Amino acid sequence: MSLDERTISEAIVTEYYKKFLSSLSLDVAIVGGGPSGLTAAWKLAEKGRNVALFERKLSIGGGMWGGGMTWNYIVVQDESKGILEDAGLTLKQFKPNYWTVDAVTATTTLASKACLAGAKVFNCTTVEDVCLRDVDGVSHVTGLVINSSPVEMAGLHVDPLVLHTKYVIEATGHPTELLKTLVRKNDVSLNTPSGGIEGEQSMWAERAEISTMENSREIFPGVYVVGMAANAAFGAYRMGPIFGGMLMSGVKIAEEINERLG
Ligand code: 48F
Repeated sequence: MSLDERTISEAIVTEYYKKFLSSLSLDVAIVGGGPSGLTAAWKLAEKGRNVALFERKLSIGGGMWGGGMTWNYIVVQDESKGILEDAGLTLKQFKPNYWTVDAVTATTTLASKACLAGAKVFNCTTVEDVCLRDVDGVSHVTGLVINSSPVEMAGLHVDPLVLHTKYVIEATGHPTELLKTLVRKNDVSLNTPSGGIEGEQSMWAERAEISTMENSREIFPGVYVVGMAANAAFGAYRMGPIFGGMLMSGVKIAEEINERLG
């Protein structure tokens, strides 16, 4: 069987074009492909939502690949282990309430669940801004401004492209990048005590895991915050390589958005 290089190019361009066009009007746009963003993507796509995930890096998985300090195991607690089991993983009990799983296996499995459920992943794509519109007199985030990551890395002056979405999930982790851009560029207040980003506190795993769930919520009309970004936005602690809160936060927000979408 002969192979024509032009057909290979045509196949890629055609399929990417279709994926891109079908993402111009999304139900949910997720910014960041770490554990919280991936779990939300999986759970939303599973319900048939038009969901796309944008990740700056070439690989999705965020901070999950390297376990703790590159020693690539992660830990989850009793209440969250069911999420990984539903994904098909077998966990090993280390002590009561401490379950371990190989970080690479967990990351690839979560990524695979999101993709196979139908979430459209745009890797190597940086979200650089948002669209803000008045909806019934209230400022809402209604879209994302995206660019190719190599354009950002090379500092090239190239304009972005734009898509619209009913909801955005801010899942950029510690930097809370989307929220920072939102408050820096616009005269708006977040649903936080100061109206701005409170900034994360130092390590306290037990408290941080609880507050991740409390802080995962709508932080601005149209924008939900999940994972470590939720704790950073609301001034809570960090938790290190325990990942239950990340997974449960993604599930919680996917359920809330699913309900709102009806
Ligand atoms: O940091 P990250 O894994 O976020 P998470 O889901 O999980 C946090 C844990 O990994 C760990 C922890 C607790 O266990 O504290 O840190 O909250 O993934 C965030 C992803 O967002 C991408 C970034 O490359 C990373 O993969 N990202 C950040 N800013 C942007 C972005 C942006 N502007 N556009 C696209 N992707």
